Amino acid sequence: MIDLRSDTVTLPTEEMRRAMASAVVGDDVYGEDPTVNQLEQLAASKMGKQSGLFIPSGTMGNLIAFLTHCERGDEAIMGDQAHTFHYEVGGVSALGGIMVHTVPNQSDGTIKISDIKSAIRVEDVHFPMSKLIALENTHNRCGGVVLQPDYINKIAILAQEHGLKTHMDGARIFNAAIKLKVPVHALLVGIDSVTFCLSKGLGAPVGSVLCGDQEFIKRARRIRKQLGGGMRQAGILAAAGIVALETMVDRLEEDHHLARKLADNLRSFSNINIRENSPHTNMVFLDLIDDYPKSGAQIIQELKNNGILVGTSKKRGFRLVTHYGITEEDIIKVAEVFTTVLH
Ligand code: TLP
Repeated sequence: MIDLRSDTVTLPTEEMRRAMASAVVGDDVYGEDPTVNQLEQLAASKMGKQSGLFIPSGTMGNLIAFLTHCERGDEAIMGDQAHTFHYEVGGVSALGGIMVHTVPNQSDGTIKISDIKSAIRVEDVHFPMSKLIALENTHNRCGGVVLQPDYINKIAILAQEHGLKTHMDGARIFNAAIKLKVPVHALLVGIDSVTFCLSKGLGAPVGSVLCGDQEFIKRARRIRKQLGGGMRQAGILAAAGIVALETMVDRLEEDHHLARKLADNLRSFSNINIRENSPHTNMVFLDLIDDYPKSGAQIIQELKNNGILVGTSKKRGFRLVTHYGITEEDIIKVAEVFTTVLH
């Protein structure tokens, strides 16, 4: 199978498996797992933050960040296409009693500063308190688009001026850094917290890291425990995360290259439209044209019958994600299969 559903399907490398087998471990709830501690320090230094916290998933990382920044009844402002709004099972509301205040995402993944300004509540006995602004980079539902450092910093300054905190869902922030050719910390200047994932394009089997200042991470550690996310000999997993950070970041450029190639190969098909400017990083979004008779589900099944898995995006749209399990030959094969299926 050529699996283009997501970069979450990547398998650990041989080097990761070796590091996992020989990892020195301890009980991380006591803070005694040296490999987890090493990963957390490495991650924090890459993000330009004081401390890190190893978390089982990106979803839990975002949830812990929200629960740490906000009290019950507080409000968090985010884009209406945010992963946290669409795909995290409403956790911030269900478990944190946090009000989500969505404002429109622009097609480039940004939220207009004027929209954020009008969403920030004034002090009034009737209103919830605005506490947090959340951004996403790269932005998944907007097409894997990249937020620019200048924009991010403007949001950070706006938040500081209004006494709000900022959180970055940086599940794929290394893809953004590679695309922009900047160190990842340049995308987090003034941002209070960031979650990034080890288990997507970076290929580790499990885990994300939440980073922020020391005081924030101390409180976040308690909330991770409260959610049942305190892990014991987690160094087995963290060892793969260290290898991911040390060996898998620069190669993300190859995923971006393959995504461009994939889109170029599919651009000539008259029955589909590649979404505007796609791809930005490692995601290609495409839609069936309106009068094409087959359904999205039918296309997905026929691609599957021919050895290709793709994700859905809207009713008649698809998301194809490149990652290190995909080769140049696979990209050629995908175009061949699309020719057969999309007749
Ligand atoms: N996204 C998954 C699905 O949930 C849609 C994917 O295949 O892309 N933030 C962003 C921006 C994400 O794309 C994801 C995963 C997460 C957070 C959550 O990460 P995990 O899956 O580790 O909980």
